[in-house]
Amino acid sequence: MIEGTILGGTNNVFDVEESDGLIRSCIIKGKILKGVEGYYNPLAPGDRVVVDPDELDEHRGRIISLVPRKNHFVRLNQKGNSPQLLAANLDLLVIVTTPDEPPFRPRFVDRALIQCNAEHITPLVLLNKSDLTIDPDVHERLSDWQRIGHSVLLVSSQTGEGIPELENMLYGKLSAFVGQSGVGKSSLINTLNGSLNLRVGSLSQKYGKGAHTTTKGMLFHVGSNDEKGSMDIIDTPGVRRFVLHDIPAADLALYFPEMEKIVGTCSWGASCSHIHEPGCKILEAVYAGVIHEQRYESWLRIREEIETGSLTD
Ligand SMILES: Nc1nc2c(ncn2[C@@H]2O[C@H](COP(=O)(O)OP(=O)(O)OP(=O)(O)O)[C@@H](O)[C@H]2O)c(=O)[nH]1
Ligand SMILES: [Mg+2]
Ligand SMILES: [Zn+2]
Repeated sequence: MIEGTILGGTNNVFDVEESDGLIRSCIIKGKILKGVEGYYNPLAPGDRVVVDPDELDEHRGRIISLVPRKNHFVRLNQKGNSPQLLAANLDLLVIVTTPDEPPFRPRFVDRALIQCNAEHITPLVLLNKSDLTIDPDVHERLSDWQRIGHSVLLVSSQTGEGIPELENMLYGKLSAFVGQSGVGKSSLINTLNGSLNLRVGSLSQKYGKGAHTTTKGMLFHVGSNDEKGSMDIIDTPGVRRFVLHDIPAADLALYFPEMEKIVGTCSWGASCSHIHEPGCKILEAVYAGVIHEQRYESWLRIREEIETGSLTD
């Protein structure tokens, strides 16, 4: 038996890489892998698995078991109505966004941040396409994420701005790039390693939306350096939104760092809905600017989504 890392694959056949770099095409032994029941897909890039090698073909094998995950990043697959794994065992989740083309979507970032918090994954908010005009509203949200304790970086895969700083944050880690289609996840990976040549797509002229160019998640060894270690990145297909599925509405505020500290102190205690009650410390904090109005708005909307199961933006 040997252990390896999932680089990518479909639901049936996965590429598993061993420590010496050998890649085997593997199927799962039996129909179901223990520990992954109920998921849309059983394995994701970054997963560690135990493989039974094929004696006759060194490029084939069978996956016997899953090594327990350090963490995993999931989104709800609405068609399958089950959680879909995007990546596993991450050191960093890079939430890629843009000032425009496609339009800036702060609520997307807020949802991804909540998911990171719930899974204990360190996030990085990355604004790509810094060569485009950046609206003051965008700057304001970026500084607010920074204010509440998140790392924020502005880069352009086109001009190279911020790329050395980004590299510094990625070396020695396994990261995943997530974001809407067209924000430039694959372009950024190409900028970090000129020989990968990942497919990139153009935006629709009419709607300014991405074309869903990347269709499968895949782990790439993007760089390595004697001093800094290796830079491994999982490119993921663009997602329109993250639907939170494993966080009870009543607990949502605990995943907002700037709300978490205050949430228990309202005059009405735990029964406060933080919407209209007198003596609500959350509302007071919103008026005082300790909680950004738009973060409060995010919290309201996301809570409603969880409660009603229907989606807002
Ligand atoms: N202006 C500008 N355009 C960029 C930049 N980075 C990428 N683009 C463009 O954005 C478009 C989409 O890039 P992709 O790398 O395919 O985006 P993606 O996030 O991988 O998209 P999906 O694979 O569909 O999820 C392409 O036309 C790129 O040329 C940038 O820094 N500035
Ligand atoms: Mg892509
Ligand atoms: Zn309250």
